[in-house]
Amino acid sequence: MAKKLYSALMTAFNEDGTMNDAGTRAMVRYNIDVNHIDGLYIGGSTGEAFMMSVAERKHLFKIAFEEAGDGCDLIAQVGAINLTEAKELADYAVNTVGYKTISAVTPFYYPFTFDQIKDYYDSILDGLDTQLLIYSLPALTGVSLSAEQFGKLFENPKIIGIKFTNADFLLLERVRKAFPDKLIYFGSDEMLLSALVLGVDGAIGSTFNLNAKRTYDEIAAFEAGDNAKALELQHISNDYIMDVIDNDLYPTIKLLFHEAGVDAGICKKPMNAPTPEMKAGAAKIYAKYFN
Ligand code: NGF
Repeated sequence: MAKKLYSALMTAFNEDGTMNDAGTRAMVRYNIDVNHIDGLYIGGSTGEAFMMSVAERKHLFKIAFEEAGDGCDLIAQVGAINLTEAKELADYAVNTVGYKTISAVTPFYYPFTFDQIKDYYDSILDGLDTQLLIYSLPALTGVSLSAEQFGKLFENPKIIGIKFTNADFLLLERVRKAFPDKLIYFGSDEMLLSALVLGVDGAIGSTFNLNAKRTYDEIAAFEAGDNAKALELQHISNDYIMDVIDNDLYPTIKLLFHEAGVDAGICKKPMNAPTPEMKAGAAKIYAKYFN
């Protein structure tokens, strides 16, 4: 099966913190029309979903779905530590809007037990005709799951895989070997090549919003057995990713969209608003990697 690349969709905001629908729609279009992306991951970390209200998250699901049509795969990230809200979001995404696949971050902040985490996933899925990717992101959630624990979550047949944002390559290898039929989408863009070696099914990430072509070329080189070329492309991508992180990750990806002619709005507070220095930095990054 061909490996898939998903951009983690950004949500465009106005200066007053309200949603900028035109900007979000334009980023969906850019991903489909310019990046020819396989799919979009909507309402995740990159989408700033954890700073949005339930009503805003629902609205995001609706406009992204409308704009994308059947142009690419879509995954709605519904996770929240308020399980009632996560269930409401899942029901809305699947039954009102029509998403076929959802994802949910592991419940965070409180030190939940594994049984509580399993109950969270089973509760989200209860009564819903859908499939779900576990969103595992230990660095931000503080929740690390073992291969055995992933196996227990997979006992729910609606759970089809993992969005694996984690640099633990031994765990990735163990999970890959133990669950060859489950999907694993890698989520640390700067380590993609190492994850490809371990057999991931693709990647979901923020930096692909602008850097999709180079990443598709890297995957093609890897699949053709040209590891030297794949590594050369990963080196360039990582120079780009490090420059973006140094300039402030999410605001800079939006500024790069601006450079590409897409009015992507700005980030929501407490994320930074773009300063003149950040704008100048983004212009340099765009000229260096995308011209
Ligand atoms: O932004 C983060 C935070 N991770 C993303 C991605 O895994 C998140 C990753 O692309 C995502 O897909 C989502 O939920 O929206 C990084 O931004 C990238 O590798 C640069 O470090 O961990």
